[in-house]
Amino acid sequence: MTFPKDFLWGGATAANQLEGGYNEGGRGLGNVDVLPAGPDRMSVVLGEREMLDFEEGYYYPAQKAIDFYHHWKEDIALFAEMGFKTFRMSIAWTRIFPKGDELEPNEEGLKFYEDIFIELKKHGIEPLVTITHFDCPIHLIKKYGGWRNRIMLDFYERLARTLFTRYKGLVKYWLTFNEINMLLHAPFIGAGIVLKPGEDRKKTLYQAAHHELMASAIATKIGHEIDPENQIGCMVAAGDYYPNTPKPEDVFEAMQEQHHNLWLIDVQARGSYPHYILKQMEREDAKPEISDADAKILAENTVDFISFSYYSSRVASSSPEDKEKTAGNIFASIENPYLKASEWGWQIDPLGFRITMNSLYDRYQKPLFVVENGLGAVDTPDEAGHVQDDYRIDYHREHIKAMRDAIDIDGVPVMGYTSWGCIDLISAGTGEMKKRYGFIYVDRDNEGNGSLKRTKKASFDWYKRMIASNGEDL
Ligand code: P53
Repeated sequence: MTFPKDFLWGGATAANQLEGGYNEGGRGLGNVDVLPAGPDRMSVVLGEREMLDFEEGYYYPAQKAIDFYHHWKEDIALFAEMGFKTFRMSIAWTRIFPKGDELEPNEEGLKFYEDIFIELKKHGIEPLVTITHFDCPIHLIKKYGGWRNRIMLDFYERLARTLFTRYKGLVKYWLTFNEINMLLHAPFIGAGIVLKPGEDRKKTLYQAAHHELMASAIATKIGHEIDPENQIGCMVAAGDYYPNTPKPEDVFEAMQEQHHNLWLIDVQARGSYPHYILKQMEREDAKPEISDADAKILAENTVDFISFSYYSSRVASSSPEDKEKTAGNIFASIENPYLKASEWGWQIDPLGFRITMNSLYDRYQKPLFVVENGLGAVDTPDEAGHVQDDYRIDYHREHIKAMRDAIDIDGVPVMGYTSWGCIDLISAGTGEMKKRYGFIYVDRDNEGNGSLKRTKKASFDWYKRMIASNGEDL
């Protein structure tokens, strides 16, 4: 057997991309609610354009999403039918603390997730819970400036303590922040930050990063105290950087990109700021305030495992023209001529997945958990409503093979694999419904029309067989 017998196969989602029910159950508004579909979305995501409320003339896909809020029982039954061992989901902060700074949580929100966890357990599915997946209450943004303000540590701590206490015995696997490195690229979704004109971007973002790192370490501490069974992980948008050529300048550039991508995880996994980022922060005159007490908390509360998303490898080049080409992308990468790409231009590189797993394990020597991987594609149902998504099957097959090699040949310990968007949901990057990742088709379009009916795609049966054989039948 290649895969350990308790390997956690499953699927991954995020609250705002599937729940909907944005104004139900006493829920407040979050940054994730006010991300419009359409061409203006990216500037809001990046924190370049301030949008802290619903505005006329825009469509906000998260308001209803795929209405998991009212379909969760049916959806979980489908996950169980596929044989999921785990289901990754996130908590909408605003269901638990609608404004974020209340002293008492909202019981209706707590109950909503409790019912889900109980249902998952009933099916033998272990929940894997992201405490915050690009999620910050709007009130905390308006009143305190989001994660630029250290007071966020108190609110996050209250959230984490509430969750660990209430769900003790129901949830064991936790992630503190989804793709924590995202805040450096997309500060609004990563940290609830809209940069002010003239604000020192670097200084603000490093300080916000320090606050999130502290919040993560404190949550890890509390989580372990409340239940020593808890396993708490960090989460990074991973994908190794290749040098564009063997030119030393390109190799150096790739190394720097790698540093830039991983320094937050270095802190969470090893307990201190790596030398290179401290030097860089000094050089940029943007070093955050890190007290001795902070350093101690970071050092004493490192994560139990390293989780990550992987969609593609990346290519770094030292040439100024190449840099020009990549400006505006969330993660800078020039095109790799050796790889094919998805319809959205995301390049497909299964061996890069194995390379990334190796470099993460080389660096941290902690177990890995693949919590996102998948193909965003256009699916066209036939007349009977069936989607023959062989392209998606191929993508997962090749990536699972690469993961098998990382485990089997390279000896990398991996706890599990959750495919991104196991049921079709709203794309974080584009706000589209058309960019589908699921094994389950959801009848809904980019404008919000559709019956919301769930239908199994061809990949549903394939994934089911694959799990039943514990990764042997690919
Ligand atoms: P979408 C960009 C690059 C890498 C990961 O992305 C990213 C993004 C954001 O677009 O985010 C993760 O939906 C994220 C998920 C997201 C998924 O990748 O743009 O954790 O919320 O949906 C896929 O295709």
